Amino acid sequence: MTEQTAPHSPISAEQFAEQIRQELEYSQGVRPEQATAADVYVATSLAVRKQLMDSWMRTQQDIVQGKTKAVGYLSAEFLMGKQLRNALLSAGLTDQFEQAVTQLGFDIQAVIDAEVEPGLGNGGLGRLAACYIDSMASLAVPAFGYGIQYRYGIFKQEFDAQGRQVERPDYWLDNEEPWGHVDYNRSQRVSFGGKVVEENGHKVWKPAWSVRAVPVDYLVPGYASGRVNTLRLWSAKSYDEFDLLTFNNSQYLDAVRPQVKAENISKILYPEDSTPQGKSLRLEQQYFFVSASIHDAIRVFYPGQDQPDLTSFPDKICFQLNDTHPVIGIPELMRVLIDEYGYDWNAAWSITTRTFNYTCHTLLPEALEVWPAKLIGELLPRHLQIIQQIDRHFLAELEGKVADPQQIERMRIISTGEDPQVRMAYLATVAGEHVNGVAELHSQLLKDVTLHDFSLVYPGKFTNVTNGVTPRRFIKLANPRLSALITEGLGTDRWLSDLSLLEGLRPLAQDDGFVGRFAQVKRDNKADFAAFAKREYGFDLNPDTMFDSMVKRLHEYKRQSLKILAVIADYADIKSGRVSADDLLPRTVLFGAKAAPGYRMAKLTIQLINNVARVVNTDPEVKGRLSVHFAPNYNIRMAQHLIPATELDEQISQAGKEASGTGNMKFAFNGALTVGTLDGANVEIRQRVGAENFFLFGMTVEEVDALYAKGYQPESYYQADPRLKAAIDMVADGSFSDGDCGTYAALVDDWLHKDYFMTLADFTAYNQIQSDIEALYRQPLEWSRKALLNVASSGFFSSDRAIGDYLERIWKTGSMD
Ligand code: 26W
Repeated sequence: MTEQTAPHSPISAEQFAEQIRQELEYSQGVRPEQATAADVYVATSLAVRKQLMDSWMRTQQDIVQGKTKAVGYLSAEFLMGKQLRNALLSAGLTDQFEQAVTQLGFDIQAVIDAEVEPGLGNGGLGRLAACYIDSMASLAVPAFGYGIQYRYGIFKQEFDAQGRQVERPDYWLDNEEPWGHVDYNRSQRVSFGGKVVEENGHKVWKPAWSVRAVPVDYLVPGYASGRVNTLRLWSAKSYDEFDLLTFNNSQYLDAVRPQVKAENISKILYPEDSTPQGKSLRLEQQYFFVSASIHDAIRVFYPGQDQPDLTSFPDKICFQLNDTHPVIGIPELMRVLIDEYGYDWNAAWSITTRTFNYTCHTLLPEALEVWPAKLIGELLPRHLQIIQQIDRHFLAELEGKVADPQQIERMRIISTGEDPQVRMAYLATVAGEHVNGVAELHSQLLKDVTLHDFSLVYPGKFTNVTNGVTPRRFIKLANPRLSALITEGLGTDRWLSDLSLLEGLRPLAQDDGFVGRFAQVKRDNKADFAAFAKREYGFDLNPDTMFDSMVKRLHEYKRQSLKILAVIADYADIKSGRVSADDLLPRTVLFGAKAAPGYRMAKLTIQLINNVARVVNTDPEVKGRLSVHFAPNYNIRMAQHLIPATELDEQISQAGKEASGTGNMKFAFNGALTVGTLDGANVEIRQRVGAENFFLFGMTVEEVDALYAKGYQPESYYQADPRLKAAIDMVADGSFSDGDCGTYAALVDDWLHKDYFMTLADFTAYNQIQSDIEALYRQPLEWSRKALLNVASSGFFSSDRAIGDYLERIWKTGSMD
C-alpha cells in the first residue's frame, strides 16, 4: 500500500512534542504542568503554523516570481470550519500530533474541542469558497482568498421553551485565535463619501472619511502538494484613534465615535442568505474588502513600483467574483487605473474586463443584489460616475446589437425611472470575461431565464462549473472509518488527491463481504453520532433506526415543510389507527437549519418542527418507531459528525430553485442515499450514481412552470390527498401548540392559499417514494450496495475537479509546479 506523505519537512512525535512545549513556554508563558487543553490547542496550532511557514514563504515567492497567473478569489464569506485537524493532515503531522499530545498527558479530543469554529459564512456559498481555496492549494494553483474577518460570525442558534429560534452573538474572537496573523505593515487605506471635483480636466475624488484595512492572514495548506496559499481577511481599524480635543472636553463617547464607525465595518456578518438587505453598512463592507484586496494585489505583483505597467495586470491575476457581493470591485479597478495610475477609459476597460469573472449562486430573483444609485452616490460618488459611464457605453453597444427597445431597457445596468437601482449581477455580466452557474441545470436556467437577454448578446460568456466539495475535510477528517476502508479497497490512499479513483470501488459492490464491512462502518458512525448527540443536545437516538437527515439553511424553497408534513402524516396515520405503529419503518428524522433572523415563515417552521418533535418523541404509541430531532446551531462541526452517520439525505427543494446544493455531494461521498427532486446538482448526482441508486420524486422545472401558468391552487391538493389533509389539520387544530389553533395559522394559511414553492403539489409523490425507500431499507445488504455505489460514483463532485474546470474554462491558468 502506498501512503502519501506530505512534502512539508516531516518531524517525529518527540520533536513535535518539544515544539508544543516551546510554544507553551515561550509564546504563551505557561508551564506544561499548568497548561489546560485550551493552552495545548493554541500551542499545537502555533507549532503547526510554524511547520508550514517555509512552504508558505516559498509559495508566496513562486507566486510573485513565477510565470503562472494567480487567482484572487473574492468572497464576502469563507466558512472554514475548524483548522487544526485539517492543517495537521496537510502537514502530514496527524500521527505525531496524537502521540505528542498523549505524551504531554492530554486528551486528544479535549485539545481538538478547544478550537472555536469561525462562522464567517452563512451556508453554501461560504462553505464552497472554503472548499475551493483548499483545492487550489492542493492543486498548487497560485491563489489568494480575499474576504472579511468579521468579529461576529453567523449567530449561534438556540431554541427557547416554545421551540422558537433565539439568536445569540457569535463572538468567536473572544478566545485566543492562533491561526490568523495580523499584518499591520501591509494595511491599506479605504475611503468613503465626500464628493468628486474637477481639477485640470480630471475628476478627483475627495473622500470624507477613511478606514484602515488590516490584513489577517490564514495559511491555506494544500494536501500533498507542499504548497501553502494565503487567505487574507481584512479587519477594519480606525485612523482617528481619539479626537483629543473632544476628549479633553470629557465628551468621551463623542471622542471614540469615529473609531466605532470605522470598526463597525468588519464587525458583523449579515445573516441574510437569500434576500439582500440593502443596508449601507453592507455596501461599506463590500467596498472595504474589495478595494483593499485590489490594492493588495497591485502591491504583491508590482512591489515598490510607483508607475507600474498595469497593462500586464490580467496576466498576473484574475479575480473570481463569488456572487455579486464583490462586484463593486469592477468600478473600483476602473477608478484605480484611471484616477490613481492615469490610464484612459479604454485602456482601463480593457484591463478590467480581462480581470474579472463572475459566478452566480442563485435563481431567486429577490437574491440578485441591487443598490440604489443614490446610496452608491453618497458612499462612493466616483464609483457611481464610473458605473454610469459603463452603463452609457453598454447602451451604445446594445443599440448596435439589439433591435427591441424594451429588451435594451430591461438590460440597463442602472434602471431608469424614479429611484434608479444599480443591478450588480448585470454589471458583473457586462464587465466579466466569463459568467458561470454552479450546476448544469442552474447554468442552463441562467441562460434561459435569469440572464436570458445577456446570453443572447454575449453567448460566448456563459459557462458552467458544477460545484464540488473537498474530500479531505468531508471524507478523510469526517469519516476516518470509511477512509480506511476505501484505502484498503483501492490499495492506495491516492484517492484523496484524485477522487475519480473511487470508481475502483465499483467492482467491490458485488462483493458481499466488502459491502457488509461498508455497512458496519455506517453502523459504527451512527453509534458515534448517537453518543455525540447525547452529549451535545441530550438526544436519545437509537442507532438501529434509519437515520434520515435534512440539514441546510431554512428556506421555503428548500421545503423543510414538505419533510415535516410527511412526518406528521405518518404520525397521524398511527394516531387515527389507519396504520399500526409496528408497520412503520423505524426512523430517526434529524433536522439542522438556521433561519435568517427576520424571516418569519422560516422561523415558524423551526417552531413547528421542534413542537412536532416534542409531541412525537414523548408519545408512547410511536416509541421506537418514529422520532424527530432538531439539533440546534448547525455548523461545519456538526456536519462532520452527522453526515457520515446519515443513511437517507433529503434534497427536496422545488425544481428550479436550488442553484446546486453541496450538502448533497457530501452525503453521497459518505454513503447516504438521496431522496431528491430534479434540482441543482441532484440532477448530475443521479446521472452519475445511476437512476436505480437515487430516489427521485416530484415535479420537473417544466411541470412547475406549467402549473404556475395554469394557476396553482394548493387547496385542491389538500382536498385530494387524505394524508396531506390529516397532516395539515393536525397543525391547524393545535396538536403541536397545546391546543392553540393560532400558533401556526400563518403557515397553514400559506400552505392552503399561496404555497409559492408547491409543497402540497409534490406531497403525494414524496410519500409514494417513501414506500420504495422503506422497501429497500428492509433489505440491508441491497441498501448498502446502492450506498457503496453512490460513494464509488461521486468522485466527480470533488472540489479538485471543480477547480480543474475553473482553470480550463475560465481562469486559463494552472499549477505553479
Ligand atoms: C444578501 C443577498 C444574498 C443573496 C444570495 C446573500 C447570499 C446569497 C447566496 C448566493 C446564497 C447562497 O449561499 N447560494 C448557494 O450557493 C451554493 C454554492 O454555490 C449553492 O450550492 C446553493 O444551491 C445556493 O443556494
